[in-house]
Amino acid sequence: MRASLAGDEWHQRQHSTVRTLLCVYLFVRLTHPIKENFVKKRALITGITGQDGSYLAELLLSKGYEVIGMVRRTSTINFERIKHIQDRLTLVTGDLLDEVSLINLLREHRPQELYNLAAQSFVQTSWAQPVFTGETTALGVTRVLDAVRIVDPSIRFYQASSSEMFGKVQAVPQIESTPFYPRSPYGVAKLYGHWITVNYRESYQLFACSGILFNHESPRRGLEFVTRKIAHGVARIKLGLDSELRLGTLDAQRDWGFAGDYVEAMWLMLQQAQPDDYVVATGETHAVREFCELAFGHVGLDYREYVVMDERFMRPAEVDLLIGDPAKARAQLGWQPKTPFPDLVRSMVDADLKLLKEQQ
Ligand code: NAP
Ligand code: F7E
Repeated sequence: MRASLAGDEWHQRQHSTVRTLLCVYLFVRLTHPIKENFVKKRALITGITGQDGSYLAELLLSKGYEVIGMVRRTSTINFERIKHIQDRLTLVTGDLLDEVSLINLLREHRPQELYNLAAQSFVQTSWAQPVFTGETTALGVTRVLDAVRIVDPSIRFYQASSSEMFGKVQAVPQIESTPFYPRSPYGVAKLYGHWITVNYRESYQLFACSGILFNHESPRRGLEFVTRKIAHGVARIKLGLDSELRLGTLDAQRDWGFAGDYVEAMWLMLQQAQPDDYVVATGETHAVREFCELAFGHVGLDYREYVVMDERFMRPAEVDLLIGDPAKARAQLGWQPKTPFPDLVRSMVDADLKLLKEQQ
């Protein structure tokens, strides 16, 4: 009898200890929610040394990701855009032209998300180097997708598609279902990249998304693109380093947004329940002339006194007008652009003034 009472007491104590431990555990869980599986998410970015790659890397780091950046071998290091975060990145060598390098990278680093931003991205160069543009910007996408299929089909894949695919536009504004009519070897290559992404999604059930992004700019934009060329040119003229700015057509119209806003849409696409394709744009369009007017006006100058039309910057086939409707991205991703056009122009001119003054 006594032995049985002692046994009951022992069991009660055990229960009470278990209850206490359970309460402590629940308290800790409620006050300190577990961060996504305790394990850092890992993302691979191709094209991390480019404009978008640098902004996307910043965004993913801020979200706690481990970021692997693929860089191609060059004779001179070109980490200018990522040097401020370089110690937080894992940089690995690979090339879109070399499928084995892509397979090995995926095998070694096992990312859960892959952002394919690498490309020969300058439209004008695509006429001078159409085959190279096709190899990189078109077939490069198949190489990456195939590497995903072979190594780990559960990897979520983002393809950097482009409004250049709309080219000679068939409808205004452009949405996901607007027919494509590319006007440059670059646009044609991007269209291949878009459809091979859709095809691998449908053939192999990959989580593959194509982001149809309209022009997006920033102080980190390459100097050959028209917005940065104008911003830099304005700063040079203002500082007395140049007396003119030579451009091609001033009539072309583009839907220009801020690159920092657009990388957020890339990330959002890969967080959805289902893979899909999205137009990412501001819904506004402006002529190159307007960009000039605002940029020169910002430093108290009249663009008409400095801009010189130069045949060398005219294209064999032009895309006259682009304007995107980001309604689907807004409704399904909750994404919207945050940077108004005049702010973008002014920030680019200010950044170039600062840069040039520091170099003086
Ligand atoms: P970007 O500044 O020109 O950067 C391109 C990146 O691709 C660079 O890191 C470049 O490396 C890399 N790359 C080129 N060829 C490669 C190869 N064979 N193997 C590996 N890497 C290679 O372009 P971005 O403006 O950031 O644009 C990012 C992506 O979005 C591109 O695919 C572009 O076509 C597309 N896109 C851009 C816009 C836009 O308005 N910015 C709009 C729509 C779509 P290096 O530094 O070594 O040259
Ligand atoms: O040209 C005109 C030019 O080179 C814009 C890439 O990121 O966005 C970009 O392609 C417009 C064109 O960009 C000059 O003819 C006039 O009409 O800055 P751009 P882009 O060709 O629109 C798309 C979405 C991408 O995907 C591409 O990767 O400006 N323009 N004068 C000039 N353009 C340049 N570059 N230089 C001039 O002197």
